[in-house]
Amino acid sequence: MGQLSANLFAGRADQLRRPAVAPVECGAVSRLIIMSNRVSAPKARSGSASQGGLAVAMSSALRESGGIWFGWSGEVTDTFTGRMNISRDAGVTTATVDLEPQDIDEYYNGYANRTLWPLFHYRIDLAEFDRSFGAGYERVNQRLASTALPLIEPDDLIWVQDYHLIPLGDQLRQMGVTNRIGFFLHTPWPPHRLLTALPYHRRLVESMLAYDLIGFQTDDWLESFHHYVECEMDGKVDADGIVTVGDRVVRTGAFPIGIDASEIDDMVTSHDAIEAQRTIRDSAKGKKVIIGVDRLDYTKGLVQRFEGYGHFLDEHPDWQHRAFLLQIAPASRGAVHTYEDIRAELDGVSGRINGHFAQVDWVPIRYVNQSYPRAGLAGLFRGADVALITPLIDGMNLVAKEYVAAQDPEDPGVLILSKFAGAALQMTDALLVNPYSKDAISDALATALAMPLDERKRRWRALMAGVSNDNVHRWREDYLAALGGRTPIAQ
Ligand code: GDG
Repeated sequence: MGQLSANLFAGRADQLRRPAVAPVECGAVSRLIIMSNRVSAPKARSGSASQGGLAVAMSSALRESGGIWFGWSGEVTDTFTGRMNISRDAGVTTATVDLEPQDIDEYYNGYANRTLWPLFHYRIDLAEFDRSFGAGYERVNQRLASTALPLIEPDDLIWVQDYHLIPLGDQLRQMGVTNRIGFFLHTPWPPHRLLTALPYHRRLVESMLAYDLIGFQTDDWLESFHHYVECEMDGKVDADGIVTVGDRVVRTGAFPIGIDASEIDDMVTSHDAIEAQRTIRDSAKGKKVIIGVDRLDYTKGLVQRFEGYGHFLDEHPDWQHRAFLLQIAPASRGAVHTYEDIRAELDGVSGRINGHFAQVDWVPIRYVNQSYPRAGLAGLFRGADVALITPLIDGMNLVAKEYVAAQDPEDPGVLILSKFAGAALQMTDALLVNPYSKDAISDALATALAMPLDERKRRWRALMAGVSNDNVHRWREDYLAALGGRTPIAQ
């Protein structure tokens, strides 16, 4: 797996910056309908404690533009009724629908999170291929399409998000929808040969040809998709990323997602952030703080990170007692057994390292499984000297960008980032590491903790310029311009 990843990430940062697709000029400004698995009402700027990367990005985009956000409510009902719960808040209409238990088992916990998620993250060993999962996935996409149908007006732009909903556009087409429909994949797209391990892989990709625009996070994932289309479907890809398969012509491009940097900037001066920063600094008692924040997921490289940190303490005993790792890892997808396994494994590794190194007044790893409110998180980021963000593979990784945005320009911390995160292609002024290598993690920690202020500032300025420039608003604008509309207006 490591070798595959290394080859895939051979792209260059500057190739990533702009999508290969040219904007299409449209006469009228269109309303936006976002469709994603989960909907999280963008009530307040601070968001909810449990928001993941996609939700954070969508909240920011919709806060700006207004529109409708459609998806599963997260609630379970005995029998699917297709009845929508519609509410309006902060300029955004949310329309959600409840699913029945079998839908959740087969579609969400099944095909999405036990088949596609591991496969798309190169973990073919963890991918489960079960006929009922595929059937449930198609059924739920069909149910969501027919539920959403009455919401759609002729000029609406429809933007479908992520691996849960790949066939949704095709389902809408079959129901007669002729609107422009785009799709964006937040995860990696696997190499061609890996994807062929998926039963009915061709059917899945064929359904994507119903979209007008398919967006990926980086050029690497885009190239893998092109490779699949050329090798498996006898498709053609032109220099502008236009894919032709038979009579279908689809635009494709790389659109690296960003964050709302000004939101984090506002947040770090909030009461909750200042409190959180004070708490971590007071409890550190002069020690250096290394922070990691990740959903508890086997793709985030937490076991390798803990092992790498343990190796660092072994190799650099002078840092024992002078630094600690604060790892925040809220549990996710608890109903999927591989997530229970990773949780148990991490409990074991952190316990072993703490048991080995801890002294009465120092514990090397503070491992927290609960979720923090966003403002508190921003304060912790600002209070940390180093961020250790080492996914084994990641579509983008927003935490790396949030850490940079939360820093004090006069005394910024150092970002250590996995070279296998999509974000690494943009964030070349971070200390980029191989997350599988204990030595690389140990060396990077030693470098980061000893880095002089001048170098920290120089690296941070370069990183911050990218984070500010390639932000979530730009991501949305670039994508929607390519899809064929201008920035939508509020309803
Ligand atoms: C997917 C792709 C891609 C985390 N813990 C807490 C918390 N978080 C927030 C972070 C960040 C978000 O969750 C995580 O985003 P990531 O991008 O790091 O990772 P995924 O959840 O896997 O997101 C990823 C992303 O979609 C967007 O396209 O970058 O590659 O896998 O915003 O801050 N937020 C709060 N408390 C926590 O404890 N409030």
